[in-house]
Amino acid sequence: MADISYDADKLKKIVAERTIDDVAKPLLAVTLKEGIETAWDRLEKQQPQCGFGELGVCCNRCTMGPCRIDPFEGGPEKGVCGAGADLIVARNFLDDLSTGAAAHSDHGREVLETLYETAIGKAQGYAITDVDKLNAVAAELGVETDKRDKNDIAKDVALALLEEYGTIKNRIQFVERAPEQTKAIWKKAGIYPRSVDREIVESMHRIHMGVGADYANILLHGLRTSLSDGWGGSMMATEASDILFGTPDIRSTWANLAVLKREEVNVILHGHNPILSEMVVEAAGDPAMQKLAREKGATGINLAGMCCTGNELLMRKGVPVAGDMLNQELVLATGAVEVMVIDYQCIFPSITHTAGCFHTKVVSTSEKSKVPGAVHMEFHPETASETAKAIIKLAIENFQNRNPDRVTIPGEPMKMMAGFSVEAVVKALGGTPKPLVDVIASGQVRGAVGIVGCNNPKIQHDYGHIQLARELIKRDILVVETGCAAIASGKDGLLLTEAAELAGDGLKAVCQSLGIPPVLHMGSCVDCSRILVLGAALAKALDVGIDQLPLAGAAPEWYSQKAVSIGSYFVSSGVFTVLGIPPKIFGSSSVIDLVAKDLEAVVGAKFAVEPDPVVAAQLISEHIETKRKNLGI
Ligand code: BF8
Repeated sequence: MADISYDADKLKKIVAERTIDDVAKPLLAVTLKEGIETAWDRLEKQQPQCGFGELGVCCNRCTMGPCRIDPFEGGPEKGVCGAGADLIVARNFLDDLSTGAAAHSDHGREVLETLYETAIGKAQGYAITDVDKLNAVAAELGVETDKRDKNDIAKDVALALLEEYGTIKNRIQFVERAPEQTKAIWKKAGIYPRSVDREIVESMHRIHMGVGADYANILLHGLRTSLSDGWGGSMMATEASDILFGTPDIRSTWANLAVLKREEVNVILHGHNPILSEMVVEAAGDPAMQKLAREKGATGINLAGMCCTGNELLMRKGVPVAGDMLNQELVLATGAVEVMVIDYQCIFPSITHTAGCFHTKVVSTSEKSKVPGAVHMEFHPETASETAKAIIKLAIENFQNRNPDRVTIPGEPMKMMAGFSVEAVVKALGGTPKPLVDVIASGQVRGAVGIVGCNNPKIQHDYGHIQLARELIKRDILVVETGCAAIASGKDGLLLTEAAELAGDGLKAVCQSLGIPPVLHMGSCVDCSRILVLGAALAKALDVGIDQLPLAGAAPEWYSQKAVSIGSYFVSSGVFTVLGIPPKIFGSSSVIDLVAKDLEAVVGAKFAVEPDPVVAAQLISEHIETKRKNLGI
């Protein structure tokens, strides 16, 4: 950390190039002036990035390599094993996709294990919160509910869902939620998912040297693996979290870095899995903890979420969200964070280095996700309450180490609405999806688009999300969001009913009559499964496959392997999906032809890549109009 002098204009220019998040800008300026390294700085230091890697034509799978294919004439066309560009690109893509599917699904497994331990009375502080959802899921799984205690039902539900990970029945129950027409497409294409673990393990097998040599066959297995995530592991994470912590309902909360409070002990909950953070919320409300905080000179304890743990908490508890993925270093630059609690995924490995520039302690809680420099307080369901209280206590005790002269909390928090689970949407519509189907059929709303995914310093922070959402609602297209896309919209004010003014006349009238924003926050990234369920409900109402609906998906700022899996299960489910960041496949024209053209004949949808969100909105709008025409609406 060093003081670096920037001329004011230059500083302003760099900050403006990096983000459109106005509250984040002064903090980005702090990092630049004080020499606190961020992802943007690291991206600059990486220039030029490896061209082979960008094209996906480098292979580092075995010790005959590393190999790379020359995209131009004259260089090597095959790796030592004989793999050409098509195969290397396809194997790398499947590797990324399966990593993402594994991340979602492993998270789902941990929630199910907690559900099981809760049911058998071993988890400390947890309870079955949504009995209606428990009973509905039990009915789907064939678990008896009549005159049974909720914990007995929950035990059988948890075991039945855990069994789906390695089932030998070659069928995942939640996949049956898809419309018959969509399932018929999967069966015909040979991509009906068989079990969660099996597809991921088989991916690892297929990319071993000397197994799959046919790029198309490898990519088809990728689609099957992605379906086992979207309709399997992710959907199980969502449903089990709803059973344990409650199915989200529409509520108001606050977003951006100004949710931090100068006079209070600030605790940031960062990562993805709600099982510990829910307990931290309980612990922070404990009168003994509040008293301790006051004794230490604070006026209270302030919790704020970050990334998808933030989404989980705001959806169910209305906990304010400090920001999305690229806000994680900037929140530390406020100098006002006593503890950042991390579980896993999307946490920069350098986060403890950033925290070390201030008094902030990073507390890691997962055995899977240890970070050098963090205080490790391992989470286990049996001791969850105790761990949560110990974390809050650590934060309170660290309050006195804060240097008030280094605190920067700029701007004001933005109000936002969240909690749009499928159940909440249907409730807002009067108990059935029919009113939504009707306004789509009449053309008042042209269609719906799921904007999902991350931030990526390669694109101006939040610009891709916000610009695309604004362009779509202007065209009377309803937007549903998850992940960092939803947080970006929250910070921008698009999750307010007043944002209906930015929509076209048709969508505006619908939003005003229902009292909803034109952009709906549906949750965390595993909650993209809620978007699938909503799509299935619309398709069933019209008796068509999902691929026939006027729907689309978009990931304008994606970076993560999880986003590769999400994009792939959107496309496999029949949803045209536009990526704002090019995937690492441009070294193979065959792979590009397959994913951007030929897939349409296989699953009824394809990918497109369009970095300009205004052009992406036009592409999506044209796609939606074509689907409407084909449906005769
Ligand atoms: O799972 S959107 S940066 S936080 S990967 Fe990560 Fe991407 Fe954000 Fe949530 Ni999803």
